[in-house]
Amino acid sequence: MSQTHSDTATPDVELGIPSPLQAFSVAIVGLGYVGLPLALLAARKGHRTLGIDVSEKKIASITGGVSPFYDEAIQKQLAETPLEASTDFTRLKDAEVIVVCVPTPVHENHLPDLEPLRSACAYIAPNLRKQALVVIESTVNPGVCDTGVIPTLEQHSGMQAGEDFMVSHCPERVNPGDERWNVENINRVAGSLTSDGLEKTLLFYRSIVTGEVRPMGSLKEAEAVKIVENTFRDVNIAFVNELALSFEKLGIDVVNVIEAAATKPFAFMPHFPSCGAGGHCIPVDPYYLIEEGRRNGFEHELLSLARRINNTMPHHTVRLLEEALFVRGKTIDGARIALLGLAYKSDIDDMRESPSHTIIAEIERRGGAVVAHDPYVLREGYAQSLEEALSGADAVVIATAHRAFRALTPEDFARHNISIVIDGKNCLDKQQFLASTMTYRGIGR
Ligand code: SAJ
Repeated sequence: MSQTHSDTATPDVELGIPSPLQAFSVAIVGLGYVGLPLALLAARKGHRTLGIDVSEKKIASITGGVSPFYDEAIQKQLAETPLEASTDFTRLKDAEVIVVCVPTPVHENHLPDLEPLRSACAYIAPNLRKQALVVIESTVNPGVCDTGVIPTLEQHSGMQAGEDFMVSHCPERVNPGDERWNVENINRVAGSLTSDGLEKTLLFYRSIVTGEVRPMGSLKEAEAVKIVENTFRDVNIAFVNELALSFEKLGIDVVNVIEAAATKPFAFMPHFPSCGAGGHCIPVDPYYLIEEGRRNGFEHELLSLARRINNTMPHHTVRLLEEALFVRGKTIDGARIALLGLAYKSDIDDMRESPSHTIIAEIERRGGAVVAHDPYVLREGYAQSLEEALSGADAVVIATAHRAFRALTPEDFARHNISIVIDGKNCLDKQQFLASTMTYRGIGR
């Protein structure tokens, strides 16, 4: 649906004349990787949009036209489309549509931590206007909207969901760093407590999204879609990680095998082994379904096993390091290790659940000293340059496939008398390193 339309033209889908945008007053609660792109999109599409966040620092950054996290596209949009943003939840009183995009992490014991979502709902509820639509985009397991969100909104508003206000779930599908798929063109799914809530949700999302917006039969169905998407990915990553562990012993390059299997034009979706699966989605979402299953008397054995396999990969990476050092008469104890990459995936600055954290802890537990460097995470405590990290190191572990690391050659390490590289993301030119005097270990190759 375009932003402008001819006042005289009557909307006619067959002729492709867009129907006039029904401009809503929209509030996006939570201005992170999910909420900020969505707020900018809604504003760009002509809705009266307000961004809300609890962080004064984040609001100051956004109202100053600076993205609070690294994202070139977001930075450009912020510069072009200033976004009204505030920490004042009372301003929600004007909002017809309130979209909640707060994190849904897990506790140390992997149990879902719904506190950010609960507190957001508690802040929203007293400011809910009659007939407002509340959309939860945060990833949750089936049942959270019915048993957590709605009771919290009702308790703190004194109103009744489905009667006085509407509740829907439209799970986020943001893919940080993806240059092709973005918040505007990614297909969406939406479920709602009531049919009028679903209708309004579809109207809003179809006014900003160019992809399909698929209606689901219930809140639970919509919640299940996102969990299934990410659990599917976690299981497939575990599959190739187990192959990697096996093929290392068989002397087979698992990456070559996976790439060859992917030449089959149907019924195969390639995933690749690595030092671990990080991020705020893949290593988190399966636990939501595992726990919900347990609460309802079902044990997700496959999902639990996949999590266990993926959680071993950082430790396996350290074992490869230990073996490589041993071959050269060294041990991790007393060694200085350069760890390249802190972000959970390439060319972004997000470190959440990054396998790097586990690798660092494991090396230090074994008496090694780690100097970490990430060009997207130039914080105090980390090497500010690659050279600083490599200087004096006994070995290198690559934990993120940043563009800058993929181009590294044996000479880049030999210059620092480094003779061991553990390629945790299989992102280096393996043959070049095997042809050198260095000890090269990849994951599964
Ligand atoms: N990873 C592997 N092997 C793979 C793919 C990923 O080890 O074959 C690792 C990555 O290195 C990273 C972690 O898994 O540490 C997660 O990677 P990811 O590519 O899945 O990136 P995310 O966490 O940003 O996942 C998002 C998800 N999108 C949403 O939740 C909306 C996920 O559903 C997408 O499938 C994924 O992006 C994507 O396809 O890029």
